[in-house]
Amino acid sequence: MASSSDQDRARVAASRAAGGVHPLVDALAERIRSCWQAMPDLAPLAIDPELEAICGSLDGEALFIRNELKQCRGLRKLHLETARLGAGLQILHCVLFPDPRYDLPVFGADIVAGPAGVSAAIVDLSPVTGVLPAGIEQALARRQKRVYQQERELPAWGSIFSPHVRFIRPVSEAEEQAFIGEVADVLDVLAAAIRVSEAQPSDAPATVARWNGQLRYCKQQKQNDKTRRVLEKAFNPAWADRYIEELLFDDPPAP
Ligand code: BLA
Repeated sequence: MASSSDQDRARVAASRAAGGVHPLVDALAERIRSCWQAMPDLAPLAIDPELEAICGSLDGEALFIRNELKQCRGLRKLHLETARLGAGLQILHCVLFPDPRYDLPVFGADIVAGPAGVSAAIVDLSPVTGVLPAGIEQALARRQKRVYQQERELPAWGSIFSPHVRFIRPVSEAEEQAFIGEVADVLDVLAAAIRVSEAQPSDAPATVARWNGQLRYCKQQKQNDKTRRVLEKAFNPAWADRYIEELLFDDPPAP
């Protein structure tokens, strides 16, 4: 009988041959889309057609990026990117940016998978004013505690993340499934917080502080050279810069 790691390898190979994405990237993207459906007043958000679906090839390998954008009550932008960027690199990138008038954190999740498997899986609700809102803090502390064999160290720019951040390298399909459950739990915590949160005035000092906090979140994320390097290699430096500044981590408009 084939061992589960043999099965994992066969699963990944089949997906690659089909030119598709790693099964974790696919399954997590599906789960995130289904969580989004529970967000109040979910609505489309315009996206530059040039950025919605990007196809190309690099060293004879298929290259693509798919971007999905939405908005909802409490969140100015919900962004999900799934990509295959050469050298067998597959990426899921998801950030939910709050409307600064609401006392809500930034949701972020990222999966990086290469030919040797998934190297990074991260999820967090990141505070924009030092600490998470009390209700969210309690809900995260109460959530099911999942254990992974390989925890990873955060880079220096990762000071934006909360104490509840999970940054791991999943070593089995069971850990990949656990991570999908973890992301869904975190999104549920955010959805519950959105439902009870009320908008404050645009000029309230707390709103302005949250806007500044979101600017800082974007600034820190832009220090991740690994993202920039991959995009520069797959496309070119000017394109990568525009993509990062305008789509991945655009500065939030003043409230
Ligand atoms: C790491 N991100 C990486 C790596 C690559 C990318 C190649 C290195 C893999 C590794 O360390 O194992 C590439 N990530 C991308 C690209 C995109 C992307 C090209 O999202 C998008 C087009 N990164 C985010 C978000 C988070 C994030 C939202 O975009 C977290 C919420 C985290 N990525 C993150 C972290 C690392 C990483 C913490 C490890 C960085 C390090 O160890 O230096």
